[in-house]
Amino acid sequence: VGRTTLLLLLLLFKQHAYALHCDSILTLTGKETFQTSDYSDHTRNYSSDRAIDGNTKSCSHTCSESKANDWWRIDLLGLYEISCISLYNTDQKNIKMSSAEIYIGNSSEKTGTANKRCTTLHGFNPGTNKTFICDGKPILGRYVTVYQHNSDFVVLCEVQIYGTKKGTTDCNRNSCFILAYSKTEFLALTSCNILILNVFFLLYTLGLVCLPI
Ligand SMILES: [Ca+2]
Repeated sequence: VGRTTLLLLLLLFKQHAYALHCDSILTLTGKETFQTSDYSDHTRNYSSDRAIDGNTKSCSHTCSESKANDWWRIDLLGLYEISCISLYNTDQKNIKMSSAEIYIGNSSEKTGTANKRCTTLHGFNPGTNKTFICDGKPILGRYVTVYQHNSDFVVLCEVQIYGTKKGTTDCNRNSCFILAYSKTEFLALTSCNILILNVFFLLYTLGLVCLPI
């Protein structure tokens, strides 16, 4: 009996250890959204920003005329460690989102699929909302992309992102204030073209300086 109890305790501990906390919900107001194209009807344009307007009934909707791969993306305008993403689906039965995938990272190239794959939208059925946890662990990134690998539309009625801010990438100011603490971030930020940051990163990787996070 003692051994069984010990095994159960170990299992419980393991489950607890791997349970991922969703962190805080991010305020997405003012963030920039994009999508391959906007679907329109006689009443409105289903633009990408409708996915972050706070209304779970108003949806963004792509319109792929060439049957290309559609995607929706948000630029968080900073570096975030993203733990969970909640999505609200449309109740239209003909919209198939469950095979789409979420990508997170610092690259806005290659339609976002060059970034790390967070997860597939399995079980994201019409009329439901679901919270997705990235496979394995939180992912660091500036861009979150929802990508269709087939010719289906991307329709998102609301996107909520949970995570922690780890740095900013504002290169428009006189001083480019950056907290880079990984090779991935460093490579993503080289567009700033500030040599001193490269030197600083080198010193940091050598353990000679600390970052005031
Ligand atoms: Ca909405």
